[in-house]
Amino acid sequence: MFQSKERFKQAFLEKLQTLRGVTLEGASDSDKYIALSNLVREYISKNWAATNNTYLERGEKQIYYFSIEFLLGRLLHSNLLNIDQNHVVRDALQELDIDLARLEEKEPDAGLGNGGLGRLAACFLDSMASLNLPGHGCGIRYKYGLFEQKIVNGYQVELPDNWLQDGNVWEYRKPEKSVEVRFGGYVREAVAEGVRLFIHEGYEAIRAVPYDMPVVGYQNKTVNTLRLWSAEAAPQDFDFSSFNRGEYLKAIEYKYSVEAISEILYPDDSYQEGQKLRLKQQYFFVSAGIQSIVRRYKRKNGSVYDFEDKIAIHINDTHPALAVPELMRILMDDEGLGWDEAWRITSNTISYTNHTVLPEALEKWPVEMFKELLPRIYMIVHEINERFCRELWDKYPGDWDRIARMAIVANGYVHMAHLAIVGSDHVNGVAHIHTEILKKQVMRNFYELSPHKFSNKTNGITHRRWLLKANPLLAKLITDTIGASWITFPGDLVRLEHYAGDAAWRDNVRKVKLANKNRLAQYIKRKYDITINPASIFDVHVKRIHAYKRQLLNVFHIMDLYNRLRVNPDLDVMPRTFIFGGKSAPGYFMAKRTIKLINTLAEMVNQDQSIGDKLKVVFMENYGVSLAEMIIPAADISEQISTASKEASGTGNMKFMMNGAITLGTLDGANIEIRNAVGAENFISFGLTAEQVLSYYAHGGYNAWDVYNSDERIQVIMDQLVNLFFPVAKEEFRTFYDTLLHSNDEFFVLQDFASYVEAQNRVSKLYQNEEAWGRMAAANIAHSGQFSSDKTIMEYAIGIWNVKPVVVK
Ligand code: 26Y
Repeated sequence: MFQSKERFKQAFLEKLQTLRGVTLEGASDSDKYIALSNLVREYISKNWAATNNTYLERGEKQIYYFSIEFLLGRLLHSNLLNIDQNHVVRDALQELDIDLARLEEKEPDAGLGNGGLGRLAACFLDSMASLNLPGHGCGIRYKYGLFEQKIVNGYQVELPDNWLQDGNVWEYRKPEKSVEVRFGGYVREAVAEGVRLFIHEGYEAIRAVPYDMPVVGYQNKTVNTLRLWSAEAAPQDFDFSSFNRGEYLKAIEYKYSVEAISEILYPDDSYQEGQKLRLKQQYFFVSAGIQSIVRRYKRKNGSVYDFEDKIAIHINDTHPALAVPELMRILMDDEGLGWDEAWRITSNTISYTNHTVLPEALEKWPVEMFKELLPRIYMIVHEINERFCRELWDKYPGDWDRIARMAIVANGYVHMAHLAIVGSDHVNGVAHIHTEILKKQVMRNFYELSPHKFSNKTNGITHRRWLLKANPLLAKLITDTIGASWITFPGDLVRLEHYAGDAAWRDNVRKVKLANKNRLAQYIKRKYDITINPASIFDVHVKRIHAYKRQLLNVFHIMDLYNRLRVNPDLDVMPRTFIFGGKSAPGYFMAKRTIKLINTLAEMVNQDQSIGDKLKVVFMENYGVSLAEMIIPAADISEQISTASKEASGTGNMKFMMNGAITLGTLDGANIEIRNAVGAENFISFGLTAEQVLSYYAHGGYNAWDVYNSDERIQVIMDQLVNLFFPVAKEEFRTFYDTLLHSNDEFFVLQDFASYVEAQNRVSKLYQNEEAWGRMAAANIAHSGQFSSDKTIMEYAIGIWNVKPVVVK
């Protein structure tokens, strides 16, 4: 691109002038960020056009990944890396006395997701492009991303994330590719030339406008497309000039009610409330996306014949499950196909990933709401259900219970997971144990009916963002040691295993970790004025706050440690810094109180001179992709302590591992596969197994009071929650006492406490043995390649989508 630094500098200065009307002297950091990112954008756009042309000409199968969330984070740096211009640009800017990292910080995070599911979608896009796969994203261009979290007096306060306010250089508005999405109205049946027609009338038409974002492959010429849809009032419904005064105001109101559809990302990631606007969002982007796919397909092929051989549609959880009836609708009502043919195409095109077994997160919509909002779609869902139930009846005659359990429409609700399974040819879980739980428990009846549909695809993360970008020092050390092939073939990281026994190499890894810890310590000092010791163990627990993720268990260990230290300040413990981060759903009372508890404990511990600097606790505000990129490379301990069976996979666990942290984890989700990969000796596990947990749920036998009565440490901790030990209102933390003791501790916090403390003691011992720790860290890095999303995506491509790479020349 910029063959030399000189060329780049010239182009950059010119851009400053033409785009921002400034010279270097007068330019702000924002000016410089915008000039630079526009240069990158222009460069990318050439390959983007070439990619699209290649796809059109070659006519190979395309994959469309539908997701209501894409948690991309910042793009400038990763785009620079992927187009291989990082060094030239960095060095050239340096010669102009500009710090690239500072400009990068001017970019707002694209925070269009809640957590794991949204970030997975972003990693998958990166991997598809990097593997030359013709794979595209389809989602919503939320005006407001996930709320910004502020901590005020220890409590979470939510502020709007107005990420688009200064524009987004990475998006291309494509008004000419807009489509219409219809809500409400009624369906009239008619017969024309002997054919039954369903005519949708009296509906409200919304204009869906696509904004395309380039998805740049790593050092290839592939640039795929992430198409995000924005809702606008259809022009004919919003014509100011023709309105008199009263209607003018109505028109404005109408405009806002339409735009509300793509206004905001729902901030809940585990509890579904049947909000009408959310159902609207789902149909909005699914309908727009499928219409645009069909339109493009027909432009090239003339008809929908062969559709399933050329198109794969993947739905990320059930949020886009309306893809099933929407594709049916288009094939039947617009393309004139009969039911059977439409069904064959639809069910062979769509595949579905499940991401959770929490019953409260499984989507279901009240029939009445569904019908009113989507009358034609409801008819189709109803028909799918009728046919499916008939099939069940033939197979299990008389087994009403089973049929009721499996029905798509039952008890006044549309069950989206059932719709997704029935309408897909492939259904997958996201880690080995998760898939087994789906098959044996949550989706057991469906598995019995169609075992061939089910498979596992263990999650992955893009090593380009989570190692190459987030941890440049470690990336350089790795490349200096084994060469650069790991960037393209992450499995090559395993060659590092050989160096685990090399004391000098381990020392280099240790120095990298220390440098990353120093950087984080400085940030914490600057931002919170808390001094932490870079030589202490950085024990990190960052993820959404949720009872099943058990931040509370971590807190109880800290309280216990603190209690021990208060009795005996000379206690010989390895100094620790506990770092927390994560957002709570705004309406999730327990999660919000957990944040307050962490902050209260932090304040108490950090101020207590008597314990020296043996113990520090920090809650990092507004955890998100960019913060993760700074925190994870600095971690010694990766807390992955969910109640076994509850965490579908986890992906943070993989990021930590790749950056040389040791997992302290339960045998849950992908932790199990991480442990298998690194060896049990390089993983610190504790707690109940999923089998034990599930057996307790099924047969009872757990009594939290028994644990309380038999463990003095727990008595002290539980009592401290309610006896004014903390300088807060007396009832502030009562809720924890009540749910753990009076409601019998659904997530086995008390049950796992002893085992967790014991594991933490092992951590302290191991950390003091520099060689042992260094070997463990090395093993983790060396075996992390198998958790690259490149591997995961290859498995989807071969096992589910049946798509092949298309190399762009
Ligand atoms: C229906 C609505 C309330 C809802 C919205 C978002 C329900 C769920 C979600 C998001 C779920 C999610 O992020 N699940 C996580 O997916 C990751 C990627 O597969 C897993 O690694 C992680 O274990 C799982 O909790």
